[in-house]
Amino acid sequence: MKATLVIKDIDNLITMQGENRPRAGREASQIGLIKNGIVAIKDDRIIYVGDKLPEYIEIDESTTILDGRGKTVTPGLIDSHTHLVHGGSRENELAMKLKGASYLDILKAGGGIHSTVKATREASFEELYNKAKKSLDIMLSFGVTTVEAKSGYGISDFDTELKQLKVAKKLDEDHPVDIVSTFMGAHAIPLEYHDYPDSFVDIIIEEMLPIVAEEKLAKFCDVFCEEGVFSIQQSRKILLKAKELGLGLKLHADEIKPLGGAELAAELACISADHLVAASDQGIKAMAERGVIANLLPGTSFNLQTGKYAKARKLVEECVAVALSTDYNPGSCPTENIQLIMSLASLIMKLTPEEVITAVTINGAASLGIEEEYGSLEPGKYADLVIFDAPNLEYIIYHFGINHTDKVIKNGIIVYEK
Ligand code: IZC
Ligand code: ZN
Repeated sequence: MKATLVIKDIDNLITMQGENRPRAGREASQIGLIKNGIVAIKDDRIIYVGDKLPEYIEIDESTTILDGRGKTVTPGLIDSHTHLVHGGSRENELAMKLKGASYLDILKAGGGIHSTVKATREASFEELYNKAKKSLDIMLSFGVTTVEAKSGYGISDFDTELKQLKVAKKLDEDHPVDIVSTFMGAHAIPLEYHDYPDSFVDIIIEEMLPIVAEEKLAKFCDVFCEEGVFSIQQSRKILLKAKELGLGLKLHADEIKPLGGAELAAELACISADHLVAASDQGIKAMAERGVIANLLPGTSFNLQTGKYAKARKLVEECVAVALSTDYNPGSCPTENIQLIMSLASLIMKLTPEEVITAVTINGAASLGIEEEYGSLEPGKYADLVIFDAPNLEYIIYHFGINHTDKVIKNGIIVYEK
């Protein structure tokens, strides 16, 4: 078998080899490290991972050979919670936040998500496409090879919801980074439904979800379950309909107020419950029992200056699988830098470097339901990997705030080089 690309003499090759399932508890520390490692690729797939190239793998002058000395190689990073496609930006909120206004205060006053809704409704398909493409380029430069993208800035304007999902679909086709789409019409109560939120819930259920499912515009449905946004009952109603239509379920759960989002995610066996800053101990236990992945977003706590972070250590101890994402969005986490999130997860939430890399590879893949094909370096899987200009994993996380990426390989092709 002839290799098309080989990376050899890799100082630290992090494979994440093991079962194709979310890794929880002690398993989250097993990263499949190989010293002086070799990865061989044929076309878009991995054909060998180890430390001695077997004879059946041929190399000739057409094989690209990369030198891994001084480098750390990992599976392509997976950013499994973002609000990628949107118009505008909300730096105007900074002054209010510095004076103590909370995220929910700003939303309640008609700003926050509502100002992004206005900007997204006004933006053309091309404008949204170009802006999201720029963000995808940045994400790729940080080593991200798969991104989840939510709608949610059209809300009652369904055409804008569809526009966002179609931009994501087109970018998935055009851009090296893969995009997994999530429908999140239930992102805010539209201002005109302020006094009749249940009517908007009915519109999502009866008019929007069937079309999203029918046109296969999203793999998942997500709801912002939060005080002043969607209640537990409303979230349950929306997600039950989504499930009936064949969509996977996600939930913005217990980000700010402890409403019982973790418990609801467990009840509905959501693939992930995201944020969880205010999740109850009981909710965490219920998630562990149902195998719900905790998708943690420490960049949001950092940017909102709340000083409150999800109890990551507790989640690991209770054997909940942890994923980590940027939550990239214009209001509560305006950064595409997954490496910064990895550092925050370790420095503030006390996850170990091993738990962090697990969270952004195999567990990120599992939270998007793509762990059979992505998230680890194993023969047969897609050849998505990152070569970091870093001598080891700890260095990437410890030496924070910069970009350590040397090269990114997507489907066996070098798509980013420093
Ligand atoms: O635009 O504020 N948390 N939704 C829930 C967001 C953050 C995105 C935003
Ligand atoms: Zn979010």
